[in-house]
Amino acid sequence: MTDFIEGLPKAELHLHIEGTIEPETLFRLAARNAVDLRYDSVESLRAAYDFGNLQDFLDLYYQGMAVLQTEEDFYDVTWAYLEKAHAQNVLHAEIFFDPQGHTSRGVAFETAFEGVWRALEDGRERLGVSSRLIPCFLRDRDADEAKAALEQALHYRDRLIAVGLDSAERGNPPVKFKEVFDRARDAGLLTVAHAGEEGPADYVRQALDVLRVARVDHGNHAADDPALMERLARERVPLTMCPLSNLRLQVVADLRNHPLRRMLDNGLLVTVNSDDPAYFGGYINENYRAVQKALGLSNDELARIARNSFHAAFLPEEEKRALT
Ligand code: ES4
Ligand code: ZN
Repeated sequence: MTDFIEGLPKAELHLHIEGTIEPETLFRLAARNAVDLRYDSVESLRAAYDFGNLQDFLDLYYQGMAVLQTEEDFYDVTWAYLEKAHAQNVLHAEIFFDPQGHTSRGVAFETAFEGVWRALEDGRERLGVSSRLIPCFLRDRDADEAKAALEQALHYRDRLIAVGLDSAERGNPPVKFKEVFDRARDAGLLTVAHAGEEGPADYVRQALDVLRVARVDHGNHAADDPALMERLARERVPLTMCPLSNLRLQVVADLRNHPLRRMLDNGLLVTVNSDDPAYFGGYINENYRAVQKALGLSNDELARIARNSFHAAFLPEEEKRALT
């Protein structure tokens, strides 16, 4: 079974590059940049990865990304992820980054962007890993700040495929970002949004109706609403689910109750992804393995999920065919 999962060609569609900094790398970059970490060892940092909810995680995630200071840092972290993805038979990756997480602490948009981009180019050339880049707005900060971040991002319009929405969900509904997303779509970008991770089914509906998303990130709580489930199936809206993330952030108490099973059975276009693998205990294959075991997925079902990931990718059909 492990071999079957490893052998499946996969696309990764929900991956925060700032969530791929392994503790050892975090310490190495902290030393290189003289950043004070508040933890005295890799072990004590790892021990702190015991989250009660999304906010507990985000507090550490924003602290952790402070080690990213130079273009080289962004390059190194992105390159390390691409090598890992390549080793797990990921043929295509759509990568989130959080510009406001960097600009708010004095690191230029350009520094983050160019470092990540250069690694993506090398990943294409040296590993054959296809990729796209998706800046996300932080929904727990105000909409004007997101608007400013979008204007910066639009300088790089040709090297972006979509914009996204992430960070603390509850109390920050999609509708808060209607204008920003309208402007992004007017500029020709696709849109995605985290919705229904901790927030209710109604946030998933808003993401579809107000933000016009082409995919929903997570979408767990859509399972609470039968009419919405039916719509997601009918409209073939892809969901980028992240099982180990959900477990570690206590979005689900037990993977045996993960909504992916019911969604798959109801014909929804679900995919499996790794979210913030350095924090949640596994990359894409570990996520596939965890749901396979908990939900008893057959090889046919695993292959369907992997096929879904290419179907849901923001790539022209001929590029998809060339990949698979
Ligand atoms: C995130 Cl798991 C998750 N949820 C929402 N926002 C995020 N940013 C990085 N990881
Ligand atoms: Zn996420």
